Amino acid sequence: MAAPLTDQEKRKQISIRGIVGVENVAELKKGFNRHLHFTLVKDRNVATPRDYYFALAHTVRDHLVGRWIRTQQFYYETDPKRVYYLSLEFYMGRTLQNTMINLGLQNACDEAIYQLGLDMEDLEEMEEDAGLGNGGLGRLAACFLDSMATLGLAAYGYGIRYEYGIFNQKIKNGWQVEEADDWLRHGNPWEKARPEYMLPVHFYGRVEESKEGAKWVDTQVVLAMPYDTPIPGYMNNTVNTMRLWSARAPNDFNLMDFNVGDYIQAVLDRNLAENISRVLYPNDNFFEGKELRLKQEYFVVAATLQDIIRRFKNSKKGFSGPVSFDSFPEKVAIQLNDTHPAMAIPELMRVFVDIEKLDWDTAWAITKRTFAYTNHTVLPEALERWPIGLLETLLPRHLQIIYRINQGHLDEISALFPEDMDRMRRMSLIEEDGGKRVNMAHLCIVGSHAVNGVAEIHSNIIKTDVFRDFSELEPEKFQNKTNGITPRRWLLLCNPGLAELIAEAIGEEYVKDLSQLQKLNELVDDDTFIRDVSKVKQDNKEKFSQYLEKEYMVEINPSSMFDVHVKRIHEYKRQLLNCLHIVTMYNRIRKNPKAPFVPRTVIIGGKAAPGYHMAKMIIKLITAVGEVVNKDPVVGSKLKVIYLENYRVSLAEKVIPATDLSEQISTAGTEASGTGNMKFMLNGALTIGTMDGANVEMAEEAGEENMFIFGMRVEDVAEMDAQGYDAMTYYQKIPELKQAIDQINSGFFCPKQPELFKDVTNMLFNHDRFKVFADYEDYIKCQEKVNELYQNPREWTKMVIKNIAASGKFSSDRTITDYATEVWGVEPTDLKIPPPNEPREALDETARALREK
Ligand code: 17S
Repeated sequence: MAAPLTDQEKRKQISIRGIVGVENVAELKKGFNRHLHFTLVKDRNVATPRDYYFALAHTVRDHLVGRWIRTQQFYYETDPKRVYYLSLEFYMGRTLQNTMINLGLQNACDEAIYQLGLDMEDLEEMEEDAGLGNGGLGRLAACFLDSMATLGLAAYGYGIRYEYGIFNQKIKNGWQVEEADDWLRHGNPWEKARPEYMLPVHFYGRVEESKEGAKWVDTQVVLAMPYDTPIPGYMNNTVNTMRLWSARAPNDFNLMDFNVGDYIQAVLDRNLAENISRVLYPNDNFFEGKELRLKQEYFVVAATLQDIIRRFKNSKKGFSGPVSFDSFPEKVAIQLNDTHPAMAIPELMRVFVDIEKLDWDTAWAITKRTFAYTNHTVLPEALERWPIGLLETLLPRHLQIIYRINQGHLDEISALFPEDMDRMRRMSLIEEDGGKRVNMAHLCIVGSHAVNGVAEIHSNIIKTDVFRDFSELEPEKFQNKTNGITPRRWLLLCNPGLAELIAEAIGEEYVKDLSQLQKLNELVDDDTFIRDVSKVKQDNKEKFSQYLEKEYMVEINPSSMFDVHVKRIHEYKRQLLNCLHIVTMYNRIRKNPKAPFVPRTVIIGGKAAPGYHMAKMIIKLITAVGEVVNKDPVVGSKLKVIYLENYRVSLAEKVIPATDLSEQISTAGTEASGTGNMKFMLNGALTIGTMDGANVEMAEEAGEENMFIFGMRVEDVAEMDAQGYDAMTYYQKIPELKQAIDQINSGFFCPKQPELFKDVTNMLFNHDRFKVFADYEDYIKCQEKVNELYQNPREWTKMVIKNIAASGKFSSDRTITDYATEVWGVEPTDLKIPPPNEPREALDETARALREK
C-alpha cells in the first residue's frame, strides 16, 4: 500500500482550488513579506505564528479590494433591486480559507506558504471565529451571504458588530463554565470601519402632536458606526458587503444641560450608550425580554433603514423634484431573520409618515410590499412578546404606530368575521392576558407580503397551527423555503479529500450546482469508488482522533463508529435520549462482557444558554456518565463518551467530516429545520433521526430506507398530547429504561452527590414536554439496526454514497434561488463580473449582457 498523502499533498492535487501558477506564487510571497514588514512591523526572527496569520490574511485581503470596489460600482451603475438580509446574528466562523477558496487562491497560497517554510493549517488555526451567532439561525444567515454573492445578487447583510460573540465554553469538573469571547483583541483584518457613514439612532423621549403631524422629541442619541466585511462569491469576482453597526456615544453625551459640571463622570458614562453593541445574547430558541436586547433590535433596524433609504434616494439622483417612494418596493426587498428585527416595520412607517410626509395608507402599502418574514421556531418560549411598558418608555412613537397598525388590522378582521371576538383576540398584535404585550410575529405577518417556514413540515405547522388564523385570512402569503448550507464551507473547505474525490468522479461543476451530485448514483456499485469514499472517511476520522488525543488527552479508537450529536443543548433536541442509549449500551456490555459489540465513540457537544439550568444539568450528566464508562476496564475500547468542549463553527468543520452517524433526534414537530443534519449528509455520515424538520425531506430525497428513521411522527405526538403522556408507563414496561433511570436517579454516575440528577429524572417523569421515554424503545431498536449495517462496511458505504448523491437539494444556492424568485422578485445570474485588471469597458459589457437577460 502506498504511504498516505499528507494534507499538504492532498490539497495540492485539488484542481477546484485554483491553479498554482509560478507568477501567482511569487506575487503572494512578495505580498506576504511586504505585510510582515510594513503592516506587522516584524522580521522572521521575531514573528509569531499569529504574525504569519495576519501577514497572510492581509495578502489575501488585498485580492478582495479591487473586486469589492468594482462590484459596488457595478451595482451603483446598473441599479438592480437590492436585497437586504436583516439579522441580529451572523455566525461567520473563520474567513481566511473561505476567501482563498472563493477567489481560487487556495492552491497558490498553499504553495507560497509551503515555500516560505510555514504550515498553512497552523496559520489558519490562529484565526478567531467570528462567533456573532448562537446556532442554526445565525449560521443560516452566514450561508445565505455566501450564496447570495455566488448567485450575483445585489445583496447586503445588516447586523450588529458585537464586541463579544457567543461565549467560550470550558468544561470544568464536568460542568459548563462560560468565558468572554474577546474576539477583537488582536484586531480584525476582515473589516473596514466607515466612520464617515455614521448615523444617529434615537431612544426614549416623547411624542409631540402638532398640525404637521407627530414629532418624536427630547430623545437620547446613540451613534451607529458601520464596519464593512467583504463577502466574496465563489469564482465570480463578485464581492458583496456585510455591514455591522457598532454603538458610539456622541461627543457631547451627558455633557448637555444640567450635567455640565461633571466632565469625568460624563466621559465614563459613554459606556452606557456603547454597551448596546457590547455582547450577543447567548439564548438559542428562547426569548428574554430585557431592555438592552430591545435596544439592540431597534439600533440595528434604525441605522439600517437610514442606510437603505439613503441608497435608494442616491440612485434617484438626476431626477428632479421630490423623491417618490412609489418605486421603493421595486428597488428594495428586506428579509427579516425571525422577528428579531421586527421593529423595522413600524420604523419604516415612522420615516415615511412623520419624516417623508407620506399618507398612512400609501406608506402602509409600500411597507407591506417591501418586507418578508422568516419564522424559525414554533416553541412558545422563543416567540418575542415585548411588554407594552418597555416600548412606551424606549420607543413611544413606535408604540403609537403599532397601535394604529393593529387598529387597521382588526378592522379588516371584524369586517370579514363580524362579532368573532375570540378571533380578534387571537389575532391582535396586542396580547392582553396578564400584562399587555406586543406579539412580534403577528406584527411581522401583518407587515409583510410573504411569510415562510424553513422546512416543509415546519411551514405546514405554522400554517395549520401556530398562525392558522392568519393563513386562513391570507393563504397566499404563506410559503416554504427549506433551509440549505453552503457547499463551499461545508464541503470544499472542511472536507478537501471528499470534494476532490467527487470532482474526479463527476467534474467540478457540482460546486455551483449541487444537484449534480445525483450523478454519483451511477457509482454506488463501483468498487473503486466505494473504497475511495470509505478511505476518505477513515482518513478524516484518524485526523480528528489525533486532534482529540492532543487536545483532550483521551485515547480514541479510530475504527470504532463515530456517533456524533452536536448542536445547542436544549430539552427539545433530546440529548437526554442519546444519554439513555449510552447508559443502555454500557449496561449491556457489563451484563455480557464477552458478547460481540460494535465499538462506538459517542461524541456530544454544544453550548447551554448560561441561564438554562436544565441544559447545564444535561451537560453534567453526560460528562458524569462518560467518567464512569470511560474508566471501566470491562468496557475497554468498546465504548467511549467524549464531551466536545466549545462546539463552534471551526470545530464543526473538524468533527462533521469525521462522523459516521449523525444524531438528529428532536421530538417530531419541534426542530423547525435543522441545518447540521444537512452538513453531515453532505459529508458522508448516515442519519439516525425522527421525522422532524428537514429530516423529512432528507428521507424523501434519499429514500427512507437509506436513513435510520424512528419514533413518533407529528400526528402521534399530537394524539399523545390529546390522550395525555404518562412517562411512568414506559418506565414500568421497559426494563432497560427502568435500569438506566434508576442508576441516574440513585447517584450511580455521581456517588459523591447521589442527589445531583434528581431534577433531571423528576423532569423526565413529571413534566417532560418532549416525551423522551415515549421514543426510547424505538430509538434503541433503531440503533441496533445501525450496528448491524456498520458491521458490513461495503453496504454502509453504499448507503453513504446514496446519501451524498441525494444531498443536492440542501445547497443554500437552491434556497436563495427560491427566495430570489418567489419572495424578492430578483433574478440570480451566473455572469462573472470582469476582474479589476481588465479595462472598464468589460464591466459595461457585463452590464449590457445582464440587461438583455
Ligand atoms: C433555528 N432557530 S436558532 C431552528 N431560533 O431551531 C432550527 N432562535 O431548526 C433551524 O434550522 C434554524 O433556526 C435555521 O432556520 C433558532 O435571543 C431564536 C432565538 C435566538 C436568540 C434569541 C431569541 C430567540 C437572543
